[in-house]
Amino acid sequence: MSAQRTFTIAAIPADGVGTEVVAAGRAVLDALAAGSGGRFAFDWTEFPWGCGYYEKTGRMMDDDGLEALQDFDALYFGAVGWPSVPDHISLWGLRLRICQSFDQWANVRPVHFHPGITSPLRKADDTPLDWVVVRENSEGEYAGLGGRNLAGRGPGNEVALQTALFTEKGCERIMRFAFDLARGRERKRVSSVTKSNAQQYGMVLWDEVFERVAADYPDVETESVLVDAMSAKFVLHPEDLSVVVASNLNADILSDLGSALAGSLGLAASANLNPDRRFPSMFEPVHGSAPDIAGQGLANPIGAIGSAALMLEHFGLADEAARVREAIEATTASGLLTPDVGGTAKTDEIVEAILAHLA
Ligand code: GGG
Repeated sequence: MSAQRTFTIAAIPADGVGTEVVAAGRAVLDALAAGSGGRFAFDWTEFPWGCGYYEKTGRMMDDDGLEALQDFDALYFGAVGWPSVPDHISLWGLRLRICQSFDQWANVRPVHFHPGITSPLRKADDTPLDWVVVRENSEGEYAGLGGRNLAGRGPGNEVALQTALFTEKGCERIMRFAFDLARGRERKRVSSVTKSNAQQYGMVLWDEVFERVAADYPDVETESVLVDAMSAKFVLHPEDLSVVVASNLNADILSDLGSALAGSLGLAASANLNPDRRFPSMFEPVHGSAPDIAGQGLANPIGAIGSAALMLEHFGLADEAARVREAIEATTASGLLTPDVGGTAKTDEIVEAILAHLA
């Protein structure tokens, strides 16, 4: 039977464990398609970009790479970064270039707790913990504005300026996104992360927009919390959290903290969304390329497979996304775990177990 819908996906494994975990996610998606009775299929194109490509060509991706990507239904990314290339070159040359060029302004990073994985946060009463960090993904501290060696001060006196850009429109769209997300959750609450006591321009605008947008969502509880206090809250009162909206840098830091509290960065999934759907959205594990374990079959594939589940939802395949999540949970609950979460299993064994649960 021919497929009713074929989704085109650009795979960009990039660096280190990125190649291992993207292969893992692809295996899961291909198994789902094979078992769909022809309802859907995935048509993959892999791009060889990343630090290895940079070493050969001087570019992290092709000059016309964005044109090559723009018509895909989605992008599936691994991880960027390798010790041979300065991190700011690899990050800006690939991942941030794609996120910003395709206006993927909403980065959704669920903090999810898996059965069978020990977390320092598990409460004695086993209160279920589950929250989502919504990261403003197009501006803020990642606007790329600034410069070095201003006014020709010379060696030993160099000055660097890194400017954060906050626009009213940019703040408003991410906050509306967070409120809409909260409306669909059991706990209808949005926590805004700020630092307006010290950052008296951008963060004050952020707070003002939050207050204004909140007025349109009277059914959603709100709070505004300083980023330092929010870090403590993640550890001490995570049961208060549902949707946490934060600027680019603050959300990046907090979401890493959240996934570490859930057990490991290797578990964390994410979606870089262009909610307007003018450009493709990109799905990737939160973790980086992990050079220390790359190529050894030790990477935790759960963040990448969870990201594939977010991609399925984006395609309108919510039941299939739920099946993938159930298969992940059944696997962790069985005690089959990679070393980052206290086990001895290899990447392939986790994938095999997930595929067996899906069969
Ligand atoms: N899969 C995510 C990834 O590759 N991250 C690399 C990284 O260094 N990210 C830093 C950032 O996005 O701020």
